[in-house]
Amino acid sequence: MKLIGMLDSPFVRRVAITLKLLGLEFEHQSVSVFRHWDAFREINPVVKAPTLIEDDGQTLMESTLILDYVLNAKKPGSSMLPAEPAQRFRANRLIALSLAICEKAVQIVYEHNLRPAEKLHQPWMDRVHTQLHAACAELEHELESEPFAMDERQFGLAGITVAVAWNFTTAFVPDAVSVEKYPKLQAFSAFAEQQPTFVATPAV
Ligand SMILES: N[C@@H](CCC(=O)N[C@@H](CS)C(=O)NCC(=O)O)C(=O)O
Repeated sequence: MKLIGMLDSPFVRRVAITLKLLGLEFEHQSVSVFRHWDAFREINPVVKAPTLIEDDGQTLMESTLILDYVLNAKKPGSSMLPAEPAQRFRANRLIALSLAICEKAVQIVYEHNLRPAEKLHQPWMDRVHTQLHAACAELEHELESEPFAMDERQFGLAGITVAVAWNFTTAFVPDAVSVEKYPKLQAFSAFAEQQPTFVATPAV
């Protein structure tokens, strides 16, 4: 099994950390969707990271679908996602909010890095920032009401994704979010980044 994509992508990183915490063997190839366009196209013509390559050569995109496949095919019964319906709903809600944060932060990065400055469309950026803050506020509220276990082996997919999303956002679009405004997110992410698997899977 191969995981393709750079660890500065929060989508790639959450898959890599999860595979490691599950104890699964995989080869990670740091191929960039921008700098290694041709090489990436040969692996996956759609050029999306993460891409998983199975041993039979089939490829799969979308971090959530990759994790769904891996959990079902390789680690059925793992505790990465709770089985109990209400707990599962909450875990999926936290994951969805975190993925929204990642998506909005990536849109800000792309708007500033890929688009010429004179073509930056401020109404679109305003909308993206509003969505980013809404997701951060919802997550902060969730962490206030129920914090994660302080052990990376018990974070589950939700904890991994929350931590990775916040780390990515504060590292790559630091002007977009104030860490003081979201103290629970900041504290949890800071703790997570000290855990062995997070340290062994650095974003930069
Ligand atoms: N929803 C996707 C998002 C993946 C994504 O947008 N990845 C970025 C890298 S951070 C990418 O492939 N960008 C290239 C592009 O969209 O053209 C997932 O969860 O895997």
